[in-house]
Amino acid sequence: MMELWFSEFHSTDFKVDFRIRKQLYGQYSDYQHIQVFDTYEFGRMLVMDNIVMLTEKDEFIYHEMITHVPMAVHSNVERALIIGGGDGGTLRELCRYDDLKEIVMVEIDSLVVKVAKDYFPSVANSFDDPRVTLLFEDGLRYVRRCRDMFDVIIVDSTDPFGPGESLFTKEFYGNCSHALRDGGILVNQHEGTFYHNDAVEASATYKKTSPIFKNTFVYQAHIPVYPAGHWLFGFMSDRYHPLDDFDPDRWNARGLKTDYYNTELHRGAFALPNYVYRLLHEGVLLDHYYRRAIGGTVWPPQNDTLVHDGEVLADIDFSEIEKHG
Ligand code: AG3
Repeated sequence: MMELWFSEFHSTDFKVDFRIRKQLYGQYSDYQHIQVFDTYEFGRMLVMDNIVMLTEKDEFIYHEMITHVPMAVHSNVERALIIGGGDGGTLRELCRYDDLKEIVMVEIDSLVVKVAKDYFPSVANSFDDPRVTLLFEDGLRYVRRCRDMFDVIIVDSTDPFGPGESLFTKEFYGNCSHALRDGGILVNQHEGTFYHNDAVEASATYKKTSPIFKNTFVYQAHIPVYPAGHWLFGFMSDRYHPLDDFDPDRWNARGLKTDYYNTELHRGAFALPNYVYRLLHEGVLLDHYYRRAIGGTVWPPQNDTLVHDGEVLADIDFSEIEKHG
């Protein structure tokens, strides 16, 4: 019998394959191509524009880490905003906090919410919570008109291509900082660091956010279906430090049962591998010291200047990199 596989390219020269039992859904919305597959290994899988957004088997890792880290640091969250997150996973985790009074969710694509409700009932299970206001709108336009409104903002976006692109701009982060109440926390999905294109985006995102907030940190999680199984989240706040202001006893006293997040792991997640640290602080990509031959030429070229959106991220000094080994 013919086998069915779905491939996602993690770089031009590397892909992962999921063996598929069946395609359950496929439709173009006004914004993107949305597909749902029933996979053998990961259960149901949501794919947008050929990029895996979530699977039933590992979505808990992403949604717990994007939600519980800021919620465990802020001492009194009353109002929260989710930008994106149409599948409902982040909303599900936020709704577990009884003291939250109001949650606004701004998702550009109503079809994502519909598909999530139809195919991922264990993820999209909190849209009926009375504290939730769901708006179908562009997140950038929404935050432009918000002032001092939210204690926590979570940006649960796609990659910075297509509909998610505006959620990776300086203008958006600046507007989020105004939309936060005094001392609020902004968390975003911050891309990966291993493959070239993801790493350039992660580096650019850090470079854009760090001048805006007093504290800008990055933390990591092991997410099997995302490129290299390793993904970053950004933590930004003018008041809160993710570790110094973190009170594990307070969070543990809530008695929330989680499958990935715990207060020990919270501390560990902010300890970054050296190559990730170098990427964020010096703009040096792993590809810069693992130079390889592509099509007969060495890539990337010597004296590489890392440019993103016309802005120089780093002028690489290869003699220094060689020294690091
Ligand atoms: N948001 C997408 C994370 C980026 C995945 N990127 C990739 N596979 N190249 C996830 C939405 C879950 N609520």
